[in-house]
Amino acid sequence: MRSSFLAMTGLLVFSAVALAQSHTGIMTSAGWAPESLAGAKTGIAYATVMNHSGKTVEITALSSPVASTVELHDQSQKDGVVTMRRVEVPRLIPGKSMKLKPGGRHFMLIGLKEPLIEGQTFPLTITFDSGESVTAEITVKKAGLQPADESPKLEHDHH
Ligand SMILES: [Cu+2]
Repeated sequence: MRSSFLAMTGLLVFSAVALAQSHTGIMTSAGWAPESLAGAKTGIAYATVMNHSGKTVEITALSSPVASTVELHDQSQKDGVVTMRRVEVPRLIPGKSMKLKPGGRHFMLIGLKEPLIEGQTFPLTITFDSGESVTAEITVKKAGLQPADESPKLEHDHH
């Protein structure tokens, strides 16, 4: 009990210093990405984006220097088949968080320019229709450490 409380406290302190915030209240946590597989041209990244502004905002652009294209995807699983689809108009409702996590919504890094290697960090910038943007710092984690529900064998049906 005590050790898990301490672990949680450490995590909270860590995320508090790692938050990036735009001037009108859209924030993003620091994020993470699993190591990319050898020769892989796509990668995945996760972060939590919070809308503390008073209005709904729409994500209009995603970018990162590690990939030629970044998209927001939803993942679902039915009858053992994993499906991913691009979120066409991602909206963030005021007061809500959009939590990206394995097995669910994620940033898709398409056209990786270099392999994602454990310990490396890279920025991922989210731009909104209001013109503002926030940048999440993404840390690459060892592929074996990712939660069990995230299959590294997952293939994407990208062009
Ligand atoms: Cu995807």
